[in-house]
Amino acid sequence: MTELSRSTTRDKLLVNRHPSNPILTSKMVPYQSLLVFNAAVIKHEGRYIMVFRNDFGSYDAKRIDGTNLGLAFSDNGLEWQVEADPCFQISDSEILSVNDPRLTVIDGECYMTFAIIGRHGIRGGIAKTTDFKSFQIIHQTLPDNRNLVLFPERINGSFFRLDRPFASYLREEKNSFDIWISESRDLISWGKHRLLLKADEIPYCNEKIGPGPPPIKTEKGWLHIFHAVDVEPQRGKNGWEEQWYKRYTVGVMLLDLDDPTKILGVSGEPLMVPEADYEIKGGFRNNVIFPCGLILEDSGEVKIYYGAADTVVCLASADIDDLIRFCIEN
Ligand code: BMA
Repeated sequence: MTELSRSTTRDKLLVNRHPSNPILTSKMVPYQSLLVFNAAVIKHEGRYIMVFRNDFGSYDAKRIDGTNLGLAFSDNGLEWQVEADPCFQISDSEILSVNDPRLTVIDGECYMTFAIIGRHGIRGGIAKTTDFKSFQIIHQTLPDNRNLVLFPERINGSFFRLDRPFASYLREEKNSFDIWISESRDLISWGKHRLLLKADEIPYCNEKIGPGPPPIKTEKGWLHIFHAVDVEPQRGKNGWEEQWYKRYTVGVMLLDLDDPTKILGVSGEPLMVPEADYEIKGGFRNNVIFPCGLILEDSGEVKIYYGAADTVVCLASADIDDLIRFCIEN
């Protein structure tokens, strides 16, 4: 057994998958939809708001025709009503589509970050919205970059973000990409880019890592969960897509409250590994857990919203103190 395949499941102890999973499927979407996954979720003004990735196409022809973003609302974070139309219409000819949204409320204002599939590269984007119908894009990173997430408040006067640039020229390991952290005074101009967490420091990863949902604030530090990718060719093709050999697990780290460029702890084992049927069977790309939403409830419950097998949206929960301990003690 290899080191990687041994890395299973603290999640049995720490994380509870909701019995109603998956909580959002393409059947619940009133427009063209084949795969719904990688959903951003916030709790804002008394309700839960979700923006999810919607890929449409044909299962019979094994074909994806396009991607848009859908909008849904919920009173309890579990049962969702999907709006009649997709929510983010783009009128920029450079932008082919956007995907993998994250939502953050900063000083009462809502921001969405996302990956931009552009004619000249993949970029991270930041947009502002008041109604989730119209969005104003205020920043686009250089290519190639994705998984941009914002911290929910200023730290010592600056906004902070995490992202995952993926330039590969001169990289020894072709797809070994890391998490970076940057600062801004206005969310528009960004600088002080620093390497935060290296993929090769994560024992359950032999490829890339990337930021998950926006970090949440705890007494002990900023808690951030991230995805970690490992490839084992002997696992074989896994999903109805032509070629899929990767596995996406979830790790967790704690960053210093006053200086989030300092890592206080990183889990040495994955927090979640694909193992439920909806994560490992019958999906477009099986073996994928891709979290984009994290909510800390007053009770200390942490709701983790994640895309499973790039096919459905799921919910899991954990206790905040357990997650903090998992960063520090593992
Ligand atoms: C990444 C992105 C995600 C996707 C993941 C697993 O590169 O495309 O949207 O969930 O791969 O397929």
